[in-house]
Amino acid sequence: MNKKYYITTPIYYPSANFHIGHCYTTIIADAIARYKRLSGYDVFFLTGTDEHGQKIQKKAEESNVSPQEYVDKIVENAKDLWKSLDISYDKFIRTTDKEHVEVVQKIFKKLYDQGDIYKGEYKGKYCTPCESFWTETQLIDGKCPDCGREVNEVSEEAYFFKLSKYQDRLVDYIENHPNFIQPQSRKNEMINNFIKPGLEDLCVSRTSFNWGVPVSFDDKHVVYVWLDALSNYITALGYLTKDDTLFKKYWPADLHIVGKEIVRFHTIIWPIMLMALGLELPKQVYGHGWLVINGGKISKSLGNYKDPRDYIKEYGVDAVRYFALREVPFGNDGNFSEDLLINRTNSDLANILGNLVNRTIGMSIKYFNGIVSNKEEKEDIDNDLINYAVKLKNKVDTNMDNLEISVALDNIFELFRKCNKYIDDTMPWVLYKDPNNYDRLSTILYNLIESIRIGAVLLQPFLPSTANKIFFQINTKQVAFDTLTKFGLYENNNHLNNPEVLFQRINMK
Ligand code: ME8
Repeated sequence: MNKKYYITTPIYYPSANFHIGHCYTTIIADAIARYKRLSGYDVFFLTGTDEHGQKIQKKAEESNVSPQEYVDKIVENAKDLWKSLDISYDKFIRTTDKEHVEVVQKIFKKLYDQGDIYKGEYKGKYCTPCESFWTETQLIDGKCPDCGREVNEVSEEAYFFKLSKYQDRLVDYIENHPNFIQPQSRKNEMINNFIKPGLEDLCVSRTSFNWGVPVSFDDKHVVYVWLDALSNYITALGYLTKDDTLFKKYWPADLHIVGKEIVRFHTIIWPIMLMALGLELPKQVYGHGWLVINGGKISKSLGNYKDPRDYIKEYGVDAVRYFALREVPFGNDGNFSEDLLINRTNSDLANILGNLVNRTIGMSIKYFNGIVSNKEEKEDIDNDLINYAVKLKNKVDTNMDNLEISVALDNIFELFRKCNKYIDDTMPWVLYKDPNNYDRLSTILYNLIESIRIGAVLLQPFLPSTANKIFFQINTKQVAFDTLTKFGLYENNNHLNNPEVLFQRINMK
């Protein structure tokens, strides 16, 4: 039986104004999910929308529609964006789904019945845009430490979740499972800044608005939106329902990929909820950095971005995917601008990859009418290229396991760079002048096409549509990952299709 792999993105607040930063988590998760599928894992890839809470209720009021109408309309925007980015999710969960709401109610009741949730009174600060409670000492200059906006004083009857009871168990768990929080810097931040100073019990219900999951036994309360949202990772699998087959099969999650600002929720509240429910903890929470513009936030109010679909229309989906996967070492913050996107597309996709495929097919058609034949023994210069090509899969595997995604992609592009150099060194156009060289020339072109095939097979998870275009142009059916360990599986004496430009060079604006 195949090994299972369960990967999630955060569930997004529904929005009409997604920007390239929002696409970041999901493109990365998609590449990992596709990589695992091609490696033979039975993958479940979850994404969705986080639709409750005060922020959504306010937006609906501003638009004069009910919150449900508001989210129903806008959720399509997320689905459309993921479609345009070729996101291969297995399930899209909405926190307004009936099955989710019922299970959140059951979870809340279970925690209450066993004494982990109790009733009290909440007095403190609340940041509505972040849906976060803060204590006075956590504020910076009296403002929300995450987003710098005003916080409100709230004072209401509320239910509390006994985080404090689980503090020592959580610290033990994190220390004994070094991969649980990654990268390491985020783990240190969580332990030193949040957990060790002491966890306070968390307010987990609100009464001052009603757009949320009602507490089943006290319906003037709605469940705190983060408790509701985090539960999606298990409600999506049918936890506490009649049919919990998926839950039994896929839980615990192998990887929750989240932005760095929400690592706190995923490595404190979420594991404590799971401990209280007697469930296993996810194997890893990875907190990635942000895409920023000129070092600052991508912001609707600053008007410094376009809809990601505009970039896709202009430069192609794989240019956008490639930028997100390649430009920034995974884990760090990185700058985004249209110029940087154009530079990356020109330097790697057009100059290295596009040019290689185009000129190799062009030469094969010109010299041998597009027939690719492996004729001669290999020479030293061939073996250098071949050795790199057959070892590439292992290298990429290791980097993908360590979530060094940008390095993994660079490993693949190193093969394409080596191919370009191999063309410059072997000079097929010189060999073509003398018919005595034709067998050698044919073998050189075979080596190039086979290397392009190997690179394209590995590119599938990252640039799915480009990989398919290459397979069509070189006319191969050898596209599975298990064709990667041997050089020479490209169909001998095969006929190429006509080359088509994969990436046009773009003029800088
Ligand atoms: O946080 N660069 O949803 P969300 C990189 N609903 N990533 C960015 C980014 C940027 N500039 N801007 C946003 C939520 N993101 C909650 C999650 S999960 C149980 C609930 C990422 O719509 C952000 O870090 O605000 C997060 O991973 C994702 O977009 C969704 O953010």
